[in-house]
Amino acid sequence: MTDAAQPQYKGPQRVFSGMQPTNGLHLGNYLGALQKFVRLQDHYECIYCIVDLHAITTGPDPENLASRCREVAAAYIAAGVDPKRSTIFIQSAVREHNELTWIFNCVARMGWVERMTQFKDKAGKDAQRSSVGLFDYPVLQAADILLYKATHVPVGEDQKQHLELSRDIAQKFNNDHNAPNFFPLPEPLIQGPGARIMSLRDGSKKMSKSDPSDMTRINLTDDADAIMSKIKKATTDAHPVPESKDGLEGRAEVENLVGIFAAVTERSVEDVLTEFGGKGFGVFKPALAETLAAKLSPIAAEMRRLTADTASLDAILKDGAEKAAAVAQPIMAEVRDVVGLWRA
Ligand code: AQP
Repeated sequence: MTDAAQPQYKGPQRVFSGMQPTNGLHLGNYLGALQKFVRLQDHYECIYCIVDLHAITTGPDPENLASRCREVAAAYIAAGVDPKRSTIFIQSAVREHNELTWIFNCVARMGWVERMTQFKDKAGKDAQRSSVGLFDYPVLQAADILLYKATHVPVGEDQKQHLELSRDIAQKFNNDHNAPNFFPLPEPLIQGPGARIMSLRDGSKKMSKSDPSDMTRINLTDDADAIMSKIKKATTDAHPVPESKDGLEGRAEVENLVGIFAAVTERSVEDVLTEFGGKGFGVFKPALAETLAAKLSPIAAEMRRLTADTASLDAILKDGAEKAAAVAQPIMAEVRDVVGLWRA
């Protein structure tokens, strides 16, 4: 895969992505991003970050932040990210993320950042009381990606707009500094059946860590009983599973459950409908819950094993931070030169 929009970019094809260590990861994070992280290792040099600087934009949590970071690192590894092949590290351990963010703050335009819908969603009605960090979140995200000159970014559908902003920032930086192709224009890797997993209770809202109700999401650490209970209580309607995709029209919650089944089993939606079309949810929901439990139980068990051995996990993260810094620091030095900052 190469970036058709920027064939002149000759740097390495590199993948970067990250997840916030806010609440525990859920099925949406897994299907939308983590599963792709694992597959991409076969094709690219991959750098996967745990973005603790992003996590503090919505409030401090000093007692739990480190353990939440370890939990996300454990989820990456348990899902199949191999720390020997890919770089896994904590964002704040590589200080250059902050420095490049400042430079990008001077490149990004207010109007661009004001258009970001995720800020509007997260800030809610009282944007004036939100942190400046929450507003600036997508600029930090652009710095995360471009600090490594990453060319490809696996994310869920909700991050599409932020990725477009990263491309705009890269393009404007290159133009402003008369340095065409200095930064690549990063390509989002969004396609696939798990790109947008919705709340189990409301098919118009995405499954989210910060939803106050735990019943809206399947956590990676949920056991089989919790999964069965959440899926059985998931919102559906009185009609059976439809026999074709047309029958999903106007049934967002049903479409979501069928989509989850397809994504987890790596089958097409049509295939799932061929098997379950015409059957009631009394048949479909237990089959879905069992499939999910079979997929997630080994990941949860491995996460428990990894988080119990803090020393080994911290050693992996230290090694990852060193590998990440070895890529980031020379790029940051180039950026300082291009911008004309003072050389010590
Ligand atoms: N519902 C989703 N469906 C598909 N992909 C999703 N992602 C998140 N929710 C879904 C993808 O998971 C990656 C990591 O997300 P993040 O931790 O950076 O934060 P987020 O996108 O804001 O995810 P959450 O779970 O909704 O967190 P909170 O509630 O803390 O804001 C991203 O690639 C994202 O696209």
